[in-house]
Amino acid sequence: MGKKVIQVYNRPAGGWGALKSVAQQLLNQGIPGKGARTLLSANQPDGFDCPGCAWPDADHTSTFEFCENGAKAVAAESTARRATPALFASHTLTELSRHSDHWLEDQGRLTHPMRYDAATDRYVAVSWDEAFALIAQHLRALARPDDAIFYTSGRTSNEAAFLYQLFVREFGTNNFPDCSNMCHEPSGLAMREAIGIGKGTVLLSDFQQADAIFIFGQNPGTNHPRMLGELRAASKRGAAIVSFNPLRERGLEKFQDPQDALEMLSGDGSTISSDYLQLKIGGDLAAVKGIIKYVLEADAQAQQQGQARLIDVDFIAQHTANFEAFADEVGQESWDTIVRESGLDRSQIERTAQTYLHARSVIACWGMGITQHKHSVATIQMIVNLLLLRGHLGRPGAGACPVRGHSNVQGDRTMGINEKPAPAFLDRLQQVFGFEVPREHGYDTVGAIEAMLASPDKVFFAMGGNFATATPDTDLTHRALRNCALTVHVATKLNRSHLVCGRDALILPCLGRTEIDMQATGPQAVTVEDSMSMVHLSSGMNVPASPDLLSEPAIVARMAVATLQGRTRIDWMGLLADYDRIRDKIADVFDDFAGFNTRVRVPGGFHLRNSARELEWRTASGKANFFAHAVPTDLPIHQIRSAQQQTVFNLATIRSHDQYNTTIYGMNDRYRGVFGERRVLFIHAEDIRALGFRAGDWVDITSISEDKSERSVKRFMLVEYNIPRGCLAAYFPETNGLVALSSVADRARTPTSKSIPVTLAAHQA
Ligand SMILES: Nc1nc2c(c(=O)[nH]1)N[C@H]1C(S)=C(S)[C@@H](COP(=O)(O)OP(=O)(O)OC[C@H]3O[C@@H](n4cnc5c(=O)[nH]c(N)nc54)[C@H](O)[C@@H]3O)O[C@H]1N2
Ligand SMILES: Nc1nc2c(c(=O)[nH]1)N[C@H]1C(S)=C(S)[C@@H](COP(=O)(O)OP(=O)(O)OC[C@H]3O[C@@H](n4cnc5c(=O)[nH]c(N)nc54)[C@H](O)[C@@H]3O)O[C@H]1N2
Ligand SMILES: [Mo]
Repeated sequence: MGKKVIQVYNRPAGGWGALKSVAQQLLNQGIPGKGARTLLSANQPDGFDCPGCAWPDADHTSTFEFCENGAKAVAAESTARRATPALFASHTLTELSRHSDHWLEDQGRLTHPMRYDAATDRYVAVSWDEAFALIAQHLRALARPDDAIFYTSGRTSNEAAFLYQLFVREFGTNNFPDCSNMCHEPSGLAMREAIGIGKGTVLLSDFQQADAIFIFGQNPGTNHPRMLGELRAASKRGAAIVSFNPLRERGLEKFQDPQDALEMLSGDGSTISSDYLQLKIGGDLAAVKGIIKYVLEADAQAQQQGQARLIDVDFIAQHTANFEAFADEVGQESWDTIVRESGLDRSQIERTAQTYLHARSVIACWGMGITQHKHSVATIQMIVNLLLLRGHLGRPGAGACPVRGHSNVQGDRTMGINEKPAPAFLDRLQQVFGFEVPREHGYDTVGAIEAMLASPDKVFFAMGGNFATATPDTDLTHRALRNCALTVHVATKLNRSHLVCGRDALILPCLGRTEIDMQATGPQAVTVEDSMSMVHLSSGMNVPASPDLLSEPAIVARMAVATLQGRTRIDWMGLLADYDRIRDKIADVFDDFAGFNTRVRVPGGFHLRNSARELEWRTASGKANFFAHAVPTDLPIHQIRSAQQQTVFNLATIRSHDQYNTTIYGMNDRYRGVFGERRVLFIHAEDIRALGFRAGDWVDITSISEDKSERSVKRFMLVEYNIPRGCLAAYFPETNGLVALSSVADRARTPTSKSIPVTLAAHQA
């Protein structure tokens, strides 16, 4: 492990540092030659969809687009290392559990189905038939189907997701917790109520036409590096880019495009943000409401003076509901509250309002800095209000852009991975397949943990992901998983969730995106849907990491046959033999997928219809709805601050540059100037001084939840950072133990991992 260094990073994001980092990663994984070839097939029309993130590609037909973190994701999957039965033979579960998450994934690709043997405390190799028989035996022994829980992480293809939900519903439950529950759940909920569809309304081409792009709570330099290409082009043609982020993020300031030879040689990079608003953690609702308040006040003045209106009166009249009540409520919110709760000066808010007013078309993007708060749904509706005010929906260069995380998380939801499925979808499923579908809502992620804690002997099945580590309240979650009769994980690599297991446990190794998926009729392609509703094919070209891997659709089909036996209405093995048949069934269930097999074979794929983009409002009112929301002044952070003597900080848990969610690639966070250490706490210099500490000191962090219970994580190094006073940031998942299970977003129930009230104390060994 490298030396620990903290230094200021003042070069642009991207650039030579990015190229060097990829070369290093390929070397680490032992795949320089093959790795480079694999990388060149990412996001090509006949290649595979990059498993890195959900940001779309220019029509999926462009020449190779360089992306450092996409390259790392691909390299991690095509690693030369293997976690074979020999690894499990030489380590008990207890021994494996002592290793770090980084070490576990670093053992390489899983090669055999493994079953936990409690007598020897070891995972031992089993045949696939034995594995499916064990699952079937457990599932059939349950008192009711609702005692089984089926998690999904967002890399699962449309075909696998469709089969998976079909099996689970034929089995008889809607228990579909999924990674969305911890991610963009509030975006879907807020937007469905406001504009009648839970997905972003923009396309990549809109970024070429926008006059202003507002970016809330998102760090594209690390998490969606290809987005920097769009932002750089927009900035070069003079579009305003306004970042709302408590932390100064290098990728939002400057970017050096590794594909631009001149820029690489000049070393300077392009400016990304024209304005950077360092608001307080959780201050976005107040900031956006402030912009709206300014616009409404300026509009009233213009109207009085007989000048042109500043809001789009025609759009509001024709397309929206509830504007008057909304505007009245905004009028009642005081500037004092807005300024205090946003942490911004009134002049900053007014300047941004001017930027908004001068733009003919505005795009609003947002990420986890918005969705992982108690008031996330209200904040997103406030962002949508801002767009509605001047008709920034359904026209070129404008719209809402929630930037999704996992490469197919949006597609999985489209395919029916949803614990609260719409009745119309269930009716259709029943009609197409002829079995009685379960109607009762199932568990979301937090609900699943609560249910596993409340009653023992459940079956927990995970299609990918790392449930034990990605979820909040680590100790409780681990207890919940250990309470199960059986835990099953479909995975490419070993992770913590495989070690925190039920009395019976299985690890089922599957093919990755980059690998050839051979079925009875030949090699198969799968499809995915990106963050802008583009659906396209993905075909792997690497020889599978082991001959004993199954594809995810194969695992579902064989589990279904073993479990449902004679009572199924579905020809599982027939569907599996040719994924075109699965796509035909998808087209039977979803009208938007009519002609699926033909349309998806056009290079670049096709765009799923977005009703809001076409100004069709599928809401209760039949219009786009303005929603009034007071600036929250009674959040847990407010309550706990007023009840505590000690200084209470608001902590956001974020990603470093060298991780993919729970997968840790390395110990550096280049753009934030952190090298060789992950247990760091970003804090304002004055706060360090006020606490009587010095930068580099080690502290313990204690969170205080609404129920007053305390949770601690130990030994984090204080790193002076450009962040507002009272705000802190540290990496997830090391800090997940601080998030109380009960601390969730209103209605969406997303864990509030971006606003954790905490106190600090000198580290005690
Ligand atoms: N390389 C890489 N790529 C990824 C991932 C990865 O881990 N690694 N994860 C994937 C997934 S699943 C997702 S969901 C996305 C996540 O991508 P992002 O949404 O970018 O996720 P985060 O790093 O959690 O945090 C985003 C930003 O929110 C800011 N922030 C924190 N609190 C607040 C707040 O209250 N207000 C505002 N305005 N900002 C705030 C933080 O400073 C940070 O810059 O990326 C996807 N892509
Ligand atoms: N504190 C805090 N917690 C968070 C967040 C946060 O910002 N702060 N972010 C949340 C967010 S946005 C998300 S999306 C969740 C992520 O939660 P998850 O999706 O559950 O976690 P990942 O780390 O993405 O899953 C990694 C594992 O996926 C498996 N895998 C990789 N590729 C494949 C594949 O092709 N097929 C299969 N079957 N398995 C594969 C590998 O075994 C790997 O170990 O975490 C959430 N947790
Ligand atoms: Mo995510």
